[in-house]
Amino acid sequence: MKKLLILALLLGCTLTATEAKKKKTSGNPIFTGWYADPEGAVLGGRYWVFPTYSAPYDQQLFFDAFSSKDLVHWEKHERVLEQKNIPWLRRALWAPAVIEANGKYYLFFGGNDVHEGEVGGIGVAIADRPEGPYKDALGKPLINEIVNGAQPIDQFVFRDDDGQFYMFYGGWRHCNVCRLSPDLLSIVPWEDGQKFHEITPSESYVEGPFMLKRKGKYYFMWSEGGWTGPDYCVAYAIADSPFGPFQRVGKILQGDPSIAMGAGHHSVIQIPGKDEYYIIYHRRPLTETDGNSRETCIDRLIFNADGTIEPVKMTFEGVQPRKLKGK
Ligand code: FUB
Repeated sequence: MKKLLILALLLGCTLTATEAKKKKTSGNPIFTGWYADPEGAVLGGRYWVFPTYSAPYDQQLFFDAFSSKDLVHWEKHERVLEQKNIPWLRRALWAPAVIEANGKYYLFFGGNDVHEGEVGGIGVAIADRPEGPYKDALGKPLINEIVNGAQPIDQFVFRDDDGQFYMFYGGWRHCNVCRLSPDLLSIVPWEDGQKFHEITPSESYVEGPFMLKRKGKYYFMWSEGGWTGPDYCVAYAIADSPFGPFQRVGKILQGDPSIAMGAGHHSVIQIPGKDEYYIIYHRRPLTETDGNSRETCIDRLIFNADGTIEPVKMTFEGVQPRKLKGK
C-alpha cells in the first residue's frame, strides 16, 4: 500500500513537471489571482512584475511580486511589502513602481487613497533584493499633499540617460512631474522653487502615467476612462523632452469584446539592448463585472517604422518564451 502511494505521488510530480514543460506561451493572465496596475521590470537578471492586490480597499495591505526567467513561467514572491513595514498605511496599497539604484531596490507605492487633510499618498520602501522584504524608508509619505488637483497615486519613476530621476504621478485626471534626489528619498524643487509641475498630457488623461525613451523620443502613456468599467484604456503621446509638449497620438490598448474589457494601467518591459518591447497590463475577463476582478496580462508592444505604436492585439496566448541574455 505504502509503495503504491509513493508511486502515485511520483507519477503526480512527473505529470506536473511535464505539464510545465509543455507550456509554449505565457498564457493570459500570466499568473492566477486578481492583480492590477502591474509594473514590469528587469532586475537582477530576471523579469519581475509588481502588481496591486486587487481587492476591497481595506484588504489591500500587501504586495505580492512575481518573477520569471522567460516571461512564460512565473514564480510568486508573497508579501514583498506589507502593512507591518509601513507605519502610516491604513488601506489601499496601490500601484507599485520599482527601480534599482545605488545598489538597492526602491519600491514606490500609493497608500490610503488619500484625500485633502488626510495622511497618505506616495511612499517609498527599500530592499537589498528585488524580492524584498521592502521597508518604508521615511516613516511618512514622500508626497502627501494634493497639488494641481492630482491625487498622489500611480507614480512612475523614470531615469533619463543623464541619470536624473523624474517621478510622474497623479490620479483624478491630473498629472504632475517632479525631480527626485539621487538617493530617491526627497524631491528637488524646480528652478522656479515649485516642487511639482503639472504636465497633464490631454483632457482625457485619468491616471497611470508611464514614460519610455526610444531612439531619442519620449513616449508618454497613461490610462483613460474609469478603472471599474469596460472602457478603461491606454493612450500615448510622443515628445522631444520628458516634460512635453505632449500631443495625444491615440489609443494603444483598449477592451476587445472577444477577449476582455477594462484593459489599462500598464507598463512596458524592454529587452535590455534590443528594440523589443512587451506590454504588461490588467484587464477584466468577459465573465466578470466586479471592479476588482482584474487580471495581469502580457502581450507584444510593436513600434511602427514611423515611430508610432501599433495598437496592442490582446491575446489569450500571451507571449513566447524570451530568455534574457546569458540566462
Ligand atoms: O488599483 C487601484 C487603482 O485602480 C489604481 O491606482 C488606478 O490606477 C486604478 O487602476
